[in-house]
Amino acid sequence: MSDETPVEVERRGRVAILTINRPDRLNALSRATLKAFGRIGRELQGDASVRAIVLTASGEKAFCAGADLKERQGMDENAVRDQVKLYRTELGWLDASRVPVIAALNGVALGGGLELALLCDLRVAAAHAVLGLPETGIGIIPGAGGTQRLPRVVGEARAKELILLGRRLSAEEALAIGLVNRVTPTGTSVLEDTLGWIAPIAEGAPIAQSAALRAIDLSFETSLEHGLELERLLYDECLRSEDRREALSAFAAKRKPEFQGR
Ligand code: CO8
Repeated sequence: MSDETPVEVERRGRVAILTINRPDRLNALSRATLKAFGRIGRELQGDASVRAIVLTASGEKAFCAGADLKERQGMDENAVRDQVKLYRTELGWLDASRVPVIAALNGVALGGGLELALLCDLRVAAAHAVLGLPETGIGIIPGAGGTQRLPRVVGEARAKELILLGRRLSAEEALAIGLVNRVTPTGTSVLEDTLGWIAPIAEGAPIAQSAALRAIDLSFETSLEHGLELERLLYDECLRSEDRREALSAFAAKRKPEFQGR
């Protein structure tokens, strides 16, 4: 286990890969891990060369088994409250990111581990991954956004089923209800599969992608009328971009567009 660098960052072209590196604790989220996420987020948000972020973890067993329950054993109620605040302050940037964030679930994603995946825009799961929110079984509720984000992704009834029954889903079951977007074929690395799958994002037009993310995210918080107006404004942002002109020139010249994010 590496508690000095609980989250490692690697660049692969335009993609930043974040790897939780605590396989001995099934990549559980300790205080140091949450703080590391916050630091990395502040660095990445100012880096215009990053076009997508992939979030994964070390080993084949677990993406993340949730809160670090061993660390939590020594905590009183106030310490737990402080820790829960960190979920928002240190992880919130994943949800608000201007570039798409994709979770590559290399194994179990339980409790806070699934909540971490729900902060991402897209989810790819290894065939052996298991997903669930078992919190009510240990006397709490999901405290890192799970009660809010899960119903937005899978609908109210499925969310209540998963949270109240503490049901653990296989990757295929998660795919069937839209909790993950894709299941990686057995024998293939989920990270490599994800990087291949998101190539259109890494090569795509960043202003348009960011506008699409904002429009879709805000659609859950507004009336249709207001949402359509917002869409018009965001469309206009794209219309004024050099990237749009580049796409038209590339089409005419029968070449691939080179988007600069301007
Ligand atoms: N925290 C710390 N250590 C853990 C955790 C955890 N959450 N889960 C597993 N480990 C450790 C085990 O203690 C064990 O260590 P050791 O060998 O030293 O005893 C090692 O990882 C391997 O685990 P197992 O032997 O249990 O492995 P199995 O393959 O038998 O089982 C399971 C894997 C099914 C994942 C099992 O470990 C398990 O059920 N773990 C607990 C999962 C859980 O209930 N998670 C939810 C926690 S509650 C929560 O996350 C609240 C939300 C907090 C928000 C977080 C921020 C986004």
